[in-house]
Amino acid sequence: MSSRSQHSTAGLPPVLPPASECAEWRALSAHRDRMEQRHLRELFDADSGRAERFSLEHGDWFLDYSKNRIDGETLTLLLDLAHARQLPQRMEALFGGERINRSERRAVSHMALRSTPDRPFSIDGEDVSADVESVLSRMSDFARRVRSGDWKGSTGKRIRHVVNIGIGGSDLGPRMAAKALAPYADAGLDVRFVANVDGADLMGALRDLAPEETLFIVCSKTFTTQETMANAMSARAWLVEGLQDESAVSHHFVAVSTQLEKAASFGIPSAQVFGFWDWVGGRYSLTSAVGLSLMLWVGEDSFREMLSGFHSMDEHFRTAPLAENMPVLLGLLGVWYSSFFGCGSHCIVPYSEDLAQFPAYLQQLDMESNGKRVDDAGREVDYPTGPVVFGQTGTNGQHAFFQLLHQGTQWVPCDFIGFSQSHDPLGSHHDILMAHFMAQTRALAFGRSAEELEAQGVDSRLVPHRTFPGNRPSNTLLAPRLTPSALGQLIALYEHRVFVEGAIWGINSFDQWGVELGKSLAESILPDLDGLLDPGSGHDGSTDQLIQRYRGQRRSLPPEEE
Ligand code: G6Q
Repeated sequence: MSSRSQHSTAGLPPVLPPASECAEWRALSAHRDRMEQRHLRELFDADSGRAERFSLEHGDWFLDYSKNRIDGETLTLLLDLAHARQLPQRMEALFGGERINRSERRAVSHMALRSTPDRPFSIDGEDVSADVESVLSRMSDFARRVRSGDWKGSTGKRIRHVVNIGIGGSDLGPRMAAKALAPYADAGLDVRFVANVDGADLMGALRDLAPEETLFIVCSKTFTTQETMANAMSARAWLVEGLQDESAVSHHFVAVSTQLEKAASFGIPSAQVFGFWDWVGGRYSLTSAVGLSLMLWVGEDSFREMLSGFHSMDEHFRTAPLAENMPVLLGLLGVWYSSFFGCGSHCIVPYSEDLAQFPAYLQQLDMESNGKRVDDAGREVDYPTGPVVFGQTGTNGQHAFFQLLHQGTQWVPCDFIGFSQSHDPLGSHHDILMAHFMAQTRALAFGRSAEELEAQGVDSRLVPHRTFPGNRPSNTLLAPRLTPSALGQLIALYEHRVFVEGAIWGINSFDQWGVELGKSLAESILPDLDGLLDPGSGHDGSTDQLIQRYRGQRRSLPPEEE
């Protein structure tokens, strides 16, 4: 038993004074007032080497951050702020396995999941590398057996369909990566993801499946998440009914969880439970056993190649000087826009259909991590923290929300992500795609002035409508090809960017108390939706009214649909 009291801070990194109280923060505020007056056109005109100077390369990724509203002094001041906020010490604490998730008193060591023998990871003084490798090799054995057809369903047929049942961090990562790495899926398996407790999700996924060829992965760190448990129980009932065999469950269900006993009580033999640890946060868990569905889809080699991509970016982040460190620069730019310019949103636009799920994945990674209004000491912060993250693939987004990006009253910093080679070459499609990729960042940055339009003879009444103010910042990330390694590097880049921002803001990027209240209220509402008693006790007037209306409409359904 630990001798530390619940509220002890022993062993935790120190809490700094509020970020806005430091001199470096004030210097940046004053600098922002100057930078607000400057246009990207002018910054590019003044410095022919700007693009090269504000670019950086690591692994597969080339980052051009020259189209940001910064100059050399901005970077110096942002780096000063990083030092004042003890970013290097925070990074050391992160990689040292310290319990930097203060409110849950946990280490944050997802990097241990993709490390190499020369970079052992210790948590509470214990090297976890052997545990990590042991789960990975169990996953690999299992994946090999399923992919080769050696693993059979209860009727002796091989598995052709895999359904991952999980939500949030137990869904978004593997779902996104499975789509991103579809060109590497090579075993003739079909992998699906069910997250929503809306029956349409599970029923839609199972509609054309044969139970004897279907394997379910119940993926839940806690093994108590209501949505996942409801879906898992319904999937179990579907399987047992379809095969008329209760014992079929052990052939068709495996689990991924930190709660081995809970998985066993669901009827999943312990040899089919793939564990992970409380030092892996849900939204940082793709490289743990949570990635099992992905490994089944693309195989062990591609999965391990993705892990090395992650590791390469982890090492870059850990070792590169701050001024040449990709996650650090992106994080500082994020702080610059959110806290100093008050930008409330950040847009992610991958010019790659395979990365279609990436904005949704990043939305959780960023918003659940940095959507916090109090700092590590529980003090309310007096500066904006994490932005609303949204996005969509290019070119689709161009025909949807780009109007606001170009001409709206607010400006939205954007990340453009693209590849020089396509997995699906088709005539000139890829060149067209990438021409748009480059054109959009150019239009955002440089715009189109009234003078240009007038010189072109545009009707003066239309000039205001057709003017693009420009000066709207973006980062461009370009890699040769979306390989498993490039994907791993990209995800790790964003994971560490989120860490950098949280460290500067002094918030805990690794808890998520904001998801609790809604969950417990749903628990108190659920019995009233179905119960015989009139609701009205304990809820507010609006909720009671909605419950009454719901119950009335629910009762009026024809009996067979109830
Ligand atoms: C992520 C969150 C959250 C979590 C889901 C699913 O960081 O913790 O999204 O992943 O709530 O939780 P379980 O894996 O425990 O079912």
